Amino acid sequence: MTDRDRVVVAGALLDRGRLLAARRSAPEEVAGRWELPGGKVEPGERPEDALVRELREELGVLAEPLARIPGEWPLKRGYVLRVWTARLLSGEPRPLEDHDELRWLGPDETDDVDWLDQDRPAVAEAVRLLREH
Ligand code: 9L3
Ligand code: MG
Repeated sequence: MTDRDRVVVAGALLDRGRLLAARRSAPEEVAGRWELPGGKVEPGERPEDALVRELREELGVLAEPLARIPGEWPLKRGYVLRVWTARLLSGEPRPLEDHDELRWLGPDETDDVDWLDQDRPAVAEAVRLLREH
């Protein structure tokens, strides 16, 4: 990543052996594709704080970031995607913002949805972690 890159954080939210997938409703070029929920880090914000904020805003839950999934993946125009595993502390996720459907996927179901290309390596790693537990 260069100094000019901005960071998008996303959460591989794990609960009871399943991974949360969220279907984007906007913008048009990614609507209908599935992602790990998250969003842009604001200037001066710590990435883990941004992740907690985004998961609260988008899903209405309190989540705790656990560990960074190694790697980062380029997005459009100067953004990079960084992903953390996260644990659900309270609330049941609901699609409050930018998503129109959520699904909890077991390790054998994660190929059932059409993930955004940029999310696929982190999803693969999250699935590997799910299978270990
Ligand atoms: N993006 C890709 N994968 C993700 C997330 C959360 C975001 N897991 C891409 C989609 C958008 C951009 O990053 O083009 C900014 O995300 P958002 O703020 O619209 O969620
Ligand atoms: Mg978002």
